[in-house]
Amino acid sequence: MNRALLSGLVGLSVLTSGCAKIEGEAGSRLNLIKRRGELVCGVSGKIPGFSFLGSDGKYKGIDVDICKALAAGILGDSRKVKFRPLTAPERFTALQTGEIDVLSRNTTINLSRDSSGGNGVTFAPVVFYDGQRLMVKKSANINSLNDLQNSNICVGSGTTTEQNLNDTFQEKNISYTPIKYQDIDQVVQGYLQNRCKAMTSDGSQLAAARFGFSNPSNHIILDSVLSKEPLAPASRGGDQRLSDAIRWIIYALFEAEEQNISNSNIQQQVKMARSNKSLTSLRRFLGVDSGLGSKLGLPDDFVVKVIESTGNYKDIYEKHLGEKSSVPIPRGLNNTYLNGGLHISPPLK
Ligand SMILES: N[C@@H](CCC(=O)N[C@@H](CS)C(=O)NCC(=O)O)C(=O)O
Repeated sequence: MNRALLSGLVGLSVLTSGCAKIEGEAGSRLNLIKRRGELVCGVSGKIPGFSFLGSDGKYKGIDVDICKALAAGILGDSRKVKFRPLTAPERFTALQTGEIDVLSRNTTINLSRDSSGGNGVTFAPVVFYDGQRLMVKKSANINSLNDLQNSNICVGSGTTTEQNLNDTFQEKNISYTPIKYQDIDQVVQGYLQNRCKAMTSDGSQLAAARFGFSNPSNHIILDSVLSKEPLAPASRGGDQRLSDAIRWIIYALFEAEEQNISNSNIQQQVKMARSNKSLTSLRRFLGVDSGLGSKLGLPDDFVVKVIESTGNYKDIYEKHLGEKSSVPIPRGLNNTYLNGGLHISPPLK
C-alpha cells in the first residue's frame, strides 16, 4: 500500500474512533434531556409515601423526590421534571420506547429484568429495600400462610409479586387462586370487596394502602416475608452516560447523609469548603474544586443543586416515610450502613 494512502487510512481510523466516542456521548439520552431541558420520569402515582398524586395536582413521595434530585443534578433545577403515571405492566415498555427517561416506580431489581436477555434495562442503586408480604382481615383469623389454603389472593399482574406468590405457595404446598389486577387500587378494591382472603404486594405498599383504609386496625400484615424486593430506579440499557449520572446522583444522596450535609446546612458547608483549602474531599464533593461533575457530564456543583432541592436521603425519607409523615415506616434496612442499614455510597472521588 502506498505510504500516503496508508497514513491517510491511519488518520481516518484515529478520526473514526475519536468520532465514535463523541457520537456515543452525543447519542446518550443524557444529552437529549439537557437539550429538552426537562426530565421525563415514570412513576406509579398511586402509592402514598412513594409516588402519589395529591389533591393539589402535585406528585409527592420518595420516588418523586428521586426524580427531582435527578433533575436538579442534571439540569440544575428540580422543577424541570415531568411525571408520567404508569401501571406495573406498562413500565418497561415506556422505558424501552423512550416515552420516559427514567423509571422511578417501586420496581424490583432482579436478574431477568436487568439482563440484556430480559428487559434490557439498567438499574440504579437500590433506594428502598422492601420485601413481599400479605395483608388479611383481622376478623378472618388468619395467622400464617398455611391458613390461606384454598383461598383467593389478590395480586397485581406484571409484577415480581405474582411470581413470588407462586414460588412460595407451591414450595409450601398451599393451593390458592390468584386474582390478578392491573394496579394497586384494583388489588385493594378486590380485597376490600371480599373477592380475596388476602392481598399481597411489597410490604411498603401494603402499609401505605392500610393507612388509607377507614379502619386500618381491622387489617393485619402477616409476619412472613416472601421475598427480597430491592426497589431501584432504572434507565434504558446500553446508555452508560445516563446510567452513570443517575447512579452517582443517588449515591450523592447517601454520601451527603453520611457526611451530615442536608438541605438545612448545605449553604454553610459550601461557604466552609470555599474558605478552607485544606478541606479537600469536601471541596471535591461540593464541586468547589472541579473535576467530579465533568466526568459524568454534569455541572461540577451537581451535588449542591441536589441537596439544596431535595436534601439528602435521610431528609427525603423523613419527609415521606418518617415518624411524622402520613405513612410512617421504620427505616430498618433503609438506614445508612453507619446505623445498621444497607445504604452506602462508594467514594465520590
Ligand atoms: N416491586 C414489585 C411490585 C410493584 C408493583 O407494581 N405492584 C403492584 C401491585 S401488587 C402495583 O400496581 N403497585 C402500585 C403501583 O405501583 O401503582 C415489582 O417491581 O414488580
